[in-house]
Amino acid sequence: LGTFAADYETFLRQHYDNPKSNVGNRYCNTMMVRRGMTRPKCKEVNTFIHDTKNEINAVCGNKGEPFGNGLRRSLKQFQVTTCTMKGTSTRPPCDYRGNSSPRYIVIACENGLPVHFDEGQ
Ligand code: T3P
Repeated sequence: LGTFAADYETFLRQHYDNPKSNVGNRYCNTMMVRRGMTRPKCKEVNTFIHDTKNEINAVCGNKGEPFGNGLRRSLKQFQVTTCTMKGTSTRPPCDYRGNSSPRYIVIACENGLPVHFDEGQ
């Protein structure tokens, strides 16, 4: 795997969940474990995007616009769930609250593929 492809795979693991997984009322706690973001320490904030890879990838192209320092902002709002640690300790077990809403997404792209999630707005 080239480095861009590896970064894209990591982006998908961390930020792509479509359709939104049916894991009951503990979506964030379950998904953060399942996607490998709770070890060795709890990732503090992480956003899952509930849309197709095509729609997300297109933000790197004609469905996004330049934003800030080399980033891309989506032209449409995406349905996302942002998981935020409830406390301040990053020591597992990790406990999250989830916030689901439509947001513009801001990402970094390499070779036309998303490699980093910056923020939702
Ligand atoms: P990554 O670079 O692995 O995509 O900003 C630091 C990390 O926090 C970065 O991880 C993105 C993630 N993050 C979200 O996923 N959603 C958010 O709303 C914010 C602010 C950060």
